[in-house]
Formats: sequence, C-alpha cells, structure tokens
Amino acid sequence: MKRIFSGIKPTGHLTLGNYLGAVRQWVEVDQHRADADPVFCVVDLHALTVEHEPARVRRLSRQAATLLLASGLDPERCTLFVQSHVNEHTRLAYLLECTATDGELRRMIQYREKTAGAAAAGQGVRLSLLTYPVLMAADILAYGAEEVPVGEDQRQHVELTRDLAVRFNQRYGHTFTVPRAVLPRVAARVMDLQDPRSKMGKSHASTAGIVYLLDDPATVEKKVMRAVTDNDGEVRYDREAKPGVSNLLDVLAACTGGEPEALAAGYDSYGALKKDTAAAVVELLRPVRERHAELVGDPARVDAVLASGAGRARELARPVVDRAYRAIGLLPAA
Ligand code: AQP
Repeated sequence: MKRIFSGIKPTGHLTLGNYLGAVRQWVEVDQHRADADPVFCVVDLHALTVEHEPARVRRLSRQAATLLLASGLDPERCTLFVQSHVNEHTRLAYLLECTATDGELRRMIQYREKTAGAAAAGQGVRLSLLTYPVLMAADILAYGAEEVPVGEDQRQHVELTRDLAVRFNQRYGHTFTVPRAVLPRVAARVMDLQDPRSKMGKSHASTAGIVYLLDDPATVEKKVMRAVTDNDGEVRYDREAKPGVSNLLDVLAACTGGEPEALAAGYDSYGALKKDTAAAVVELLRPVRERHAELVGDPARVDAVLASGAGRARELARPVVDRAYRAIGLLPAA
C-alpha cells in the first residue's frame, strides 16, 4: 500500500487555490485508489508561525476539517486528523532539525516572502517561520509517505523533505521513505484575481481577488467578473505575458476538465470568459457549500472523525519515529 500524506494549515478560510491545487486531488483521486492509504491533516502547528489569534486558529482548524469533509473526504477511505493531536510530528521535527542546515532553510521561498511581509507589517519574525519546513518534513516522513499531493508553492518544501530523508538515511541507515510531490495537471498555482502575478493565498489581507470555498455565488461572480486582465483584448494562454487571462483559463480548465490553450480558442472577449469561469466556479463549489452547511450543525460528528483519525495516525507514525530515535543514537526508554 502506498502511503499518501498532505495537509492544510488554518491560517485563513480555505480558497479556490487550496481546493484546485490540493484538496480536489485528495477527494477525487487519492482516497479512491485501491493501492493507496491516504492520510490528511489540518496542520495547526504551522499556523502558529505567523501572528495569530488563539481563538481564530481554533475556529479555523475546525472549519478546515469541516470543509475537508464537506469537500468529500470520507473517513472510511482516508485518515483525517489535526496535527497537534499527534505528538510524533514534533518529536520527529527535532531530529530533522539536527539533519537540516540553517542555509537550506533560509533559501526557502515562502520563508523569504513571509519574512518580507512580517517586516513590512512591523512584526517580528518567529523562529518557527524558519524551521516549519522541517516540521512539514516530519509530517510527511513520520507516515512513510511516498506521494505528497500539493500545489506548486509547496514543491520546494517537498524537495527539502526528500533531501532530509536521503541525508538521514545515508548517515544513520535506512529509516525513511523518500517522498515525491504530486501536482495537479492544471491549476497547480491559482493566482490572485486582483494581482495575477501573486499566488491566491488564504492569509492575504486584501480579499477582493481571493475566492473562498464558502463565498456565496453572487460574491464568487463579482470577484471573477472583476478579475484583472489586460488591455489587448486577446484571449490567449500565456502565463508570462497574460497572467490574468491565463489564470482564468486555468481555473476554467480545472473546473471543466478542458485544456487552457484549447479553451482560449473558444473566446473572443474577456467578458464571456469571465462569465463562464464564474459559472463554472459557482457550480464547482455549490455542493461543498451545501454539505458544509449540514456538517457545521453537527460539530460532534467532526470531532469524532478527528479523534478516530488521530488514533490511527498515532499508530502509523509511532513506529517510524521510534525507529528514527534509535537510528540517530538515542537510548531507548526502558
Ligand atoms: N494558490 C494556490 N494554487 C494552488 N494550490 C495552492 N495551495 C495553496 N495555495 C494555492 C495548496 O493548498 C494546499 C494547502 O496549502 P497550505 O494550507 O499548506 O498553505 P500554503 O501553501 O502556504 O497556501 P495558502 O493557502 O496561501 O496559505 P498562506 O496564505 O497562509 O500561506 C497546499 O498543497 C498548497 O500547495
């Protein structure tokens, strides 16, 4: 059985980017594979790496879990839990901090972007912002994951995870499975509708260009119809020269199963492209919103799923992490 692992961090409301880049693959593909055992996690510890409000993180953690179930994750087909409920993640992270170097962590793009953001906001940079890719490596390696379905922005962190696994195995003997990132065919990097050269990010302050999974249809429509494009009026797929139009084509392709280049040929105005994209996104998100409305009234059900998921996750991760403790030279507890 191939183990699959991926996570989502409760730093904001889940976005269309999270859905198309990761969650949809978990729901539609990963949990249905006969050869795979998928493990999905709300990585709440990662949400503490930036300024946060405790009650909000708690609320968003529950909301993220509820939305994952509403999106179609089935606890009979996958393991769903909250990272902080399973100690093995932080236990392993320290060993991996003893494997990673300061230089490789400072090269992480997300660290550099988020450090710049914190500095601009006059906030201090938490040490955990530098080290969290190591915690992410622990999240993945603790489960012996072979595949990590993620959006493009997480590719570099999965590469780091691979490097750490290989290095640890070379130094201390084979301990970890070396994982690989699995990206969706289209929409691996959904861009902000108002700033199509920046990724659509759930924690961004300006929300006009972000479609949230829980946005109502009128809001989705308004955001898509106001998406920034360009002035030449030509519908053509070219992410470099025409990032706004290409982003809409990517989203439309992801929603309809088409190819962005081929779809472009069917449009001669931005208005028509926006109208169809808005309609496709509304239809894509409709069942998620409806199931969320049902589930939100039954928090005990969500808690039960998370409790049983954490139990299974502990059973899976404990032997791997124990093996790493022995391999690195720590005396086993009597
Ligand atoms: N814009 C995006 N397009 C495609 N995939 C995306 N993902 C995130 N944004 C996009 C993918 O969603 C999964 C969960 O992301 P995360 O919770 O780990 O956070 P992130 O990658 O840092 O992205 P966010 O949502 O923008 O959060 P903030 O604003 O807090 O940084 C991942 O697989 C990610 O690749």
